[in-house]
Amino acid sequence: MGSALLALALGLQALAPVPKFDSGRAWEHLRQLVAIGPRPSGSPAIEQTRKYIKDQLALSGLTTVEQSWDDQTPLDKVHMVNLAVTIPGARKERIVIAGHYDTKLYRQFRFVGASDGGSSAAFLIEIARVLKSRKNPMTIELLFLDGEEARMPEWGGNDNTYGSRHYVEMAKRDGSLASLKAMLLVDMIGDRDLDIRRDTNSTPWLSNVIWEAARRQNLDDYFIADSTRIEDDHLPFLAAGIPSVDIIDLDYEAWHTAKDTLDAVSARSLQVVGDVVLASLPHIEAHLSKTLVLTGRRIVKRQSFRVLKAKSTLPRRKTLRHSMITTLSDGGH
Ligand code: 1BN
Ligand code: ZN
Repeated sequence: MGSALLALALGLQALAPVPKFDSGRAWEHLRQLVAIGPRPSGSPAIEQTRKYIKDQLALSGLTTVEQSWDDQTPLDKVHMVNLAVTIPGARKERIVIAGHYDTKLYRQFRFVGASDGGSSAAFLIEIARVLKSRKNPMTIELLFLDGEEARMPEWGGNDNTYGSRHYVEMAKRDGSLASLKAMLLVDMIGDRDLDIRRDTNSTPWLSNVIWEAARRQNLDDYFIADSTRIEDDHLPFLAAGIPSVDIIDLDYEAWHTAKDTLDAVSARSLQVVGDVVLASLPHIEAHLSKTLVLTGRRIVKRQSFRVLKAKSTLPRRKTLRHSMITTLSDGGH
């Protein structure tokens, strides 16, 4: 393509409207995931699930990075894999939107996790397509977590949230945690009778932004005012100081039963959560950009330079103190 043609194509792309979250597409992903059958960590079926997710992301022009490790559970050693997709934004600081794609291991019945494991994975595939076409002020990372479910029948101790704990540990180790500014978790968002309560473990300002976005869209029948306390994949992020929120409907009759099938979920519920998350994003970015402007090193330097140039008679100490104040105000969590 000639350079003029390329510029025109890029210009037209910039003018193109951002696609909306399409629950028809999300539903089709959910159907395909459920059709794979039970998808517990370490199973051939979860390997097949990863292939489906990666293939679908590739169709949206996105490259998946695998983070794999072997984890010791109370039952056995399990090969686990998180999948991550990065959609670069204007800034390198990033927001993670996460969900789990494993299903709980049950031997006594067939558990396909339509809402529990299926809805989050289907949602992430579809929102990836939407966000790929958006001009993102911050980088967005979509994170498909493995090993959310306890390997033993009961949820307890460290026998759960293997994927999120591993991700945070690695991000601390390789330094990438520093650029992670917020985490949104979706879990069990398919319930056809959707009612999402505020989780009191979640970061209040993030919950506020999301529930306000739901209110503005008249979706407060689904994002309700009640609250509850949830342990989930957001806890390792919160423990690491990352503002995080869990968007979860645990008031689900079919939870951890053979009835968590396509009959118990609806495309409408996926649409509600897609609309609310997309409407929240600009507000989350605005909130974060305020703290980033105050704390960002590049900007602090530029401000100092401007002060020096404009008021060259000022003592140097003043500029330094200004930088110190802005740096010390790093309290974004
Ligand atoms: C969510 C879906 N969870 C497991 N499957 C986390 C959880 C476990 C939430 C126990 C509440 C109680
Ligand atoms: Zn579960």
